[in-house]
Amino acid sequence: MFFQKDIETMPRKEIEALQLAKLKDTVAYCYNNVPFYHDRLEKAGVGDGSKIRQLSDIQYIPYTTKDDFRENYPYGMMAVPLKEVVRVHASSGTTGKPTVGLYTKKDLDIWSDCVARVAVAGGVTEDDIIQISFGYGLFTGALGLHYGLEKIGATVIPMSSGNTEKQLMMMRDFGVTGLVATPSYALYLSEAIKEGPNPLSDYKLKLGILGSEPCTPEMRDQIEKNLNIYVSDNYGLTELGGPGVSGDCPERAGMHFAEDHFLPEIINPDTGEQLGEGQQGELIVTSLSKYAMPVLRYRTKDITSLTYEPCKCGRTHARMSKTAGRTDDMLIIKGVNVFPTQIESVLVGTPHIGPHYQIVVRRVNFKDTLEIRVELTSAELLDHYRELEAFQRSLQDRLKSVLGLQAKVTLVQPKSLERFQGKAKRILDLRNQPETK
Ligand code: DLL
Repeated sequence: MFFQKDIETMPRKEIEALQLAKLKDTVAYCYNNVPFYHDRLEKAGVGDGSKIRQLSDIQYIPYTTKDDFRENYPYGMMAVPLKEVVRVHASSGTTGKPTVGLYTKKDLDIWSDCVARVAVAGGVTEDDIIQISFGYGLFTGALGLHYGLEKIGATVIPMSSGNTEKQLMMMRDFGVTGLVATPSYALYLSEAIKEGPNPLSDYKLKLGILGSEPCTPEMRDQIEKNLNIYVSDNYGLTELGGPGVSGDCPERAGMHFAEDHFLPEIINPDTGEQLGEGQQGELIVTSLSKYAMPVLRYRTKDITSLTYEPCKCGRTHARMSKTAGRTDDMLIIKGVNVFPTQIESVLVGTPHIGPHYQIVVRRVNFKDTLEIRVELTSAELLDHYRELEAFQRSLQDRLKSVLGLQAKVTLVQPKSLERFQGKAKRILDLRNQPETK
């Protein structure tokens, strides 16, 4: 099923021709309407983009970073008169000023098309009743999905996050067929159903449209099993407007970009060198149809790879692999790079332990140490010391072969690790704290 079949299955050559024309227009638009870009483009010798001849000329355009957004907070990246802006969103950055997203009416229209595409690709139809359990507010997730789903004609329940009992009651009473949430929250709700008085058969759920944080295939399988649903993943970020940038199709062999609206590239995050198809690196995205706040070569910090092979589903737009994580979530321990997703892929689905974990990094005697706290599914094992020890050792061995690094596994009581209603925070980095043990 497609939402905009002609566009989503456009021949590759036509996509690229469209992107080139839109890239030139976007550069000129930024040059003429945003003083920040005018200066950057002028200094780089790109000017208004009229010298751009081919898509690869994008390499001459300077990158835009999160710091640029912060320094130009709140309206400095705006390309239209304020009266044309009809919506403001912002990211929930933990430090400093949030990054802002601004939208004209046309931006909202295109955004909801992009979201409708990923939702339809994920199996949503006008017959579905979808509960949005992302937090409503400045976060782009809830309102982004809301308008995209309404565009399809699905019935939307704007539940927001929190209040688990009520979440479950609404799902049962309204016959909710689809859940929109972070993978962590979907997992949380699945546990609440398991522990609650109503069996899963009281729910009509069949789809999960999940996104906003990394989710390994192992975690996805776990959520699908717990809720007896089909899960699709979708990706986006505030700086590019929010969700709808890319999403899974039924093949689940990479998330299709909305390539008529976004131009992706991959670079080596350390050297800036451009990388080819299939090579893993940092995702860079240029918006091609944003009016209130266009973005040139945004450094997403997300580590992924791209493929341009046409997909079995019929879509021709580039696909990005599931992200390994963000460069700023990558831990460097004793010189080894570790992403939480690598740890997750080892842990999730292993018997005796639940899908919740916490990664603790400390500095002991000037050396970094890695501890992984994992929850047991039953406290019984805690009474069987020898079995427990053997299990712990086998987990440590598996982690070592995947990470190339010795990690200490601590098995903790069921239900003792924190649960998340939005994006999960799994890393506890104590290296800058005086404590050494
Ligand atoms: O999380 C937008 C969004 C909302 C996407 C709802 C999908 C669904 P931000 O809060 O600005 O925006 O966070 C963006 O979250 O750079 C990634 O690191 C991460 N991220 C988002 N989606 C995925 C995903 C929204 N599907 C940051 N897989 C991005 C992995 C994701 N990481």
